[in-house]
Amino acid sequence: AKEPVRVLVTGAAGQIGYALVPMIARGVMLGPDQPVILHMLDIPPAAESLNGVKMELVDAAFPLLKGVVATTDVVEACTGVSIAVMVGGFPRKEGMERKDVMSKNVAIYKSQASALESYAAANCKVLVVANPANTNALILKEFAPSISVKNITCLTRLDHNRALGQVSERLNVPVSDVKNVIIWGNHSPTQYPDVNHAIVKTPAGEMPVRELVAIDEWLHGEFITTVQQRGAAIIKARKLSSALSAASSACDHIRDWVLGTPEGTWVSMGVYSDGSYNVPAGLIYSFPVTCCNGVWTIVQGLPIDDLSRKKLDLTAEELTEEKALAYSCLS
Ligand code: NAX
Repeated sequence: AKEPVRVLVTGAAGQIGYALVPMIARGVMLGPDQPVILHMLDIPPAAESLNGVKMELVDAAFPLLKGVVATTDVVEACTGVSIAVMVGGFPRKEGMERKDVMSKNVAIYKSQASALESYAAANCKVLVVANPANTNALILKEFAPSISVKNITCLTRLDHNRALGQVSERLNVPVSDVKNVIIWGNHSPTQYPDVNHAIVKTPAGEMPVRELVAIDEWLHGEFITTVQQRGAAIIKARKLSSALSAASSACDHIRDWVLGTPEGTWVSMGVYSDGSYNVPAGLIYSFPVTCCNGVWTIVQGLPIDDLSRKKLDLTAEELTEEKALAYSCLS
C-alpha cells in the first residue's frame, strides 16, 4: 500500500474548503489508491467551525483518509505537507480600497510562505486559490525562495473548465469531447479565454472549434464575456461565490499536475512566466501547459493573432500593476 500524502488546505472552514476536503478524502485529487492525511488551517474566529468540519470528515468514514489535523497554528498546518492548497485569504469587502485588501493578503501570504519554506516536505507543490490568486502566488514565491518556482502555481483551471462548459453547451456536445481551450493571464475579468486552438471530438474525428462555430461574433463576444463574468453571475444567482466548481477545478489542477495530462491535451495553469509568448518574465500568468512526471511545461509555438496579442498584453499589464501594488505594500 502507498504511504499517505499530507495535503494542506488553508481557509478550510470556508465555502470552498467545505466542498474541497471531502473530494480530497475520496481520492478525487490524488487518485483512488492514494491515502491522504488532511491538514486544515483556518484563523481563530473559525476554529470551532473548523472543528465541525473535522467531525464530519470522521463521520464520513472515508477509507483513504488516514488522519486529520485541524489547527489555527500555521507551523503545525504546514509541517510535512507535500501538497498545499491555499484557499484562505482576506476577502474584499464593500467600500474597501484595493490597496487595503492587497496589503492584508500580502501579509498573509508572506507569513504562510515562510512557514511552508521551513516546514513543508521538500518538493511541496503549492496551488494558490485565494484572490488575487496570481499575485498571492507571486508573494508566496518571493518569501519562500527555497521552494522551486516550478512548484508555485495559481488556479485558473476553473476558468478553463468554464470555457470548456460554454463550448460544450453551444455545440451541444459532451464536455468531455472538448479540449485545449486556453485561459491566458490573470484570474480576473481581464483574463483571455481563447478557443483558437480548441478541438472537439466528432464522429468524423477531431475538428477545430473554430470550424464548428462559424460565428465569430459568439467566439469574440459573448463567449469571452460569459467566461470572464461567470464568477459574478454565480454570485448573483447563488448569493454566494462559486464553491463546488472551484473545489472540483482545484482537484483537476493538482491531479493533472501530479499524474500528468493526457497525450494531446493541455490545461491552463497560473505559472511563473519565463517570457514565453512575450509575456513579461517574473509574473504568475496563466498559460497552456502539459504535465509529465509532476512537472509542468508551457506549450510552445502556438500562433497568436493580432486580436489575441492585444488581449494577452492587456491582462499582463494588469498583473504588472498588481505586482507593483503588492510590492508597495511590503515597504
Ligand atoms: P470563504 O470566505 O468562505 O472562506 C475563506 C476562509 O479563509 C474563511 O474560513 C477564513 O476564515 C479563512 N481565512 C482567512 N484568513 C486566513 C488565514 N490567514 N489563514 C487561513 N485561513 C484564513 O471564501 P471562499 O468562498 O471559500 O473563497 C476562498 C477564496 O477563493 C477567496 O479568496 C475567493 O476570492 C477565491 N476564489 C478563487 C477562485 C479561483 O478560480 N482562483 C474561484 C473561487 C473563489 O472566488
